[in-house]
Amino acid sequence: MKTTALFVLFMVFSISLFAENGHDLWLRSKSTGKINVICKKTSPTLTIAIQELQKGWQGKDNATITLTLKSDKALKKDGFKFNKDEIQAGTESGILYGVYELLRRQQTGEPVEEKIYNPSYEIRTLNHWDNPDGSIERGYAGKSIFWRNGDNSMTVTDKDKDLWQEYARANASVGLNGAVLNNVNASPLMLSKEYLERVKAIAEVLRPYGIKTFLSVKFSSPSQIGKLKTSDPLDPEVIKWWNDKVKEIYSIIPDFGGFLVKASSEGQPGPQDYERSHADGANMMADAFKPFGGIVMWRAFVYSPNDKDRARQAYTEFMPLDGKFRDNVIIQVKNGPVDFQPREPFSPLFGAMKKTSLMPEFQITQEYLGQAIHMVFLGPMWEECLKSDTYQEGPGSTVGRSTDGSIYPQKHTAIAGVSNIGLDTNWCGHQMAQANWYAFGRLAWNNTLTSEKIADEWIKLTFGPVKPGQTGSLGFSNDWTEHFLVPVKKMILESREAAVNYMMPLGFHHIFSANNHYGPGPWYAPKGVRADWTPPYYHKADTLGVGFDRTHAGTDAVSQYHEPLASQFNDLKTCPEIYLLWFHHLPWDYKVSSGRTLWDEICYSYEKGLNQVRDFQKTWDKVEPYVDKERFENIRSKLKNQCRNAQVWKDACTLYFQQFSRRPIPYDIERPVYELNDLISSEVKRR
Ligand code: BDP
Repeated sequence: MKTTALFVLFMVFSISLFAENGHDLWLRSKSTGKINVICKKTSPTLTIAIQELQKGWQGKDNATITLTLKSDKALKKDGFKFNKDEIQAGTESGILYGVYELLRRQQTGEPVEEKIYNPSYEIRTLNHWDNPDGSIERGYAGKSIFWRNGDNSMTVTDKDKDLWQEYARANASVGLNGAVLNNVNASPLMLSKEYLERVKAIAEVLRPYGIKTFLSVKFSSPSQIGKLKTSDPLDPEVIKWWNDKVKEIYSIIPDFGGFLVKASSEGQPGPQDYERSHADGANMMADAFKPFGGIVMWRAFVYSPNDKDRARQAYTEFMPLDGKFRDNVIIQVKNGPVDFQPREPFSPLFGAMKKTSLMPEFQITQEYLGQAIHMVFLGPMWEECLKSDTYQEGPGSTVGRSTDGSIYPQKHTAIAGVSNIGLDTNWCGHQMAQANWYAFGRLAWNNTLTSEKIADEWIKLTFGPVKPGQTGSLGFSNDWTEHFLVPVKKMILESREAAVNYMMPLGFHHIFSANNHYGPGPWYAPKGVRADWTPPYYHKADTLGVGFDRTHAGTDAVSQYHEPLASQFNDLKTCPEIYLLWFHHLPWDYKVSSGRTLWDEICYSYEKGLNQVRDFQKTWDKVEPYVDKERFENIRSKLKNQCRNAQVWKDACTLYFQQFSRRPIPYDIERPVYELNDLISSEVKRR
């Protein structure tokens, strides 16, 4: 081998193949030179800002940067401005976000434009579905970083604090400023003195990073822990109980953010238990927060077992309440009308309510997208939602604009993501799932970013060549760009569509196996289980056809959308094919745009999804020289699993639906490798 080739090989190996376990997330970079920081004020937040600049500086050696706290009419609360050699902001957290933005730009090679940077949303929050015993509902990355079981469960250790600090830093680095510390299916315990003391300890660590703490609360807390006879929101004693509780919380955590409430939903208690409305419940709590500036995030995730169309219900229940909520209530709405599915049209509540603040809720933890086993980058899914046009005030009224205050004034604006982190060393279970945490933060800051840009940044920061412990960011060579960045970005960006293809193409939804929501279970419908918790309710397959008729002739869910969407979704000729079986029940031989029958198209879609995952495996194997061993193997092994699972999805769904379509699986498609009965019985066993 020539000396130059050997040298290049040596460089490649010495640069990027040190052991990495993923714990450093996208914050691996080290400074390459000295930076002088001028800052007139001192405070914990500003100290962090200065230290971050010193730790991560990659600009000119010995440069000087001034941090200036000065408001400007054009600056929003957390916004900042880059002037020449200066970061200006009206708040300390604004300075911190400016520092992270500057460092990111240096690390990714993006120019630092001298202009104002404002966040899209005022409150950018993670929702942790963490329980007091340390388990996490729909968590796939180990136990809670906040709560644990056992005798010393309330003792705050240095290890706890270190981890909370790393967590806070990661969030602040992408602009997140809120954390709901416990599950929406809330335990009333959370409001007890003991737990509030631990919240206080957490809040102290998060505070310098600009992050406020919030809690999920159980609506029946007054009767459960307050020993009152009722939790009726109009009862004077109940009102007093919440007022006192909120006051107590602020005496312990003076910058407390507020409550998140899941009420009258999936068996959770709520105002409807007392024949009161959601507005009665939310306003009662909002009034308690008024003197302290806190807010109530009230979830619109409600549906009853008897309705013929679950997708219609949040709208039906909340629309009549438009204008009835206090201005410190924000209605938290899941991106789709059903439930965090691989693909849904946006929830028709976006763009419908005009006198109520609405906030989007995304799910970062991949409950319905392969959990911590499948590589699915969710940026494209959230981008699809945020950029969907609601037509609220004519064309261009995107979900993003209709929630960030651009279209109509909202006292508060917010966005939430259900977190995917736990005690796993790499935080997210799957190295690639870190991209979803990152992407959520970036979109919460700027809801017009493209997922392509976010993926590009994340890959550079997470896998870019950096040698720890030494100064020296090595930049991005053409070789690295061509052989790592480009193929990996392509793979990541395709991954969500691949998941839709091998799980639920063409508008299929909720055909999961029961409860665990991981594998396929289109057959699952035992007697006694409520219909809307079984897949046949959603796919409605029979020998004549398949799909959910939500047209005017069906449940008329289409009418919940503004025109021209209502007509577009209603009409087969204009309904986007990605939503075909969401809005229509169609015969198996219906001709789709490819010229194939619906049945054939379904089969080809599953096949395509599986092949996409096989290609991901090839792509990943090829980049081995550019990734450290630990992360390479973690991802390689996950991809194998994903591929086996995609095969299960394909075989399960094609063989199951074939019983109704009574048509052959097109002959140029790979034959199934599993027996349907085996898949059904193994799924039953797993449950
Ligand atoms: C469903 C989850 C369930 C959550 C619920 C919610 O399966 O665990 O409690 O959403 O968002 O998708 O409240």
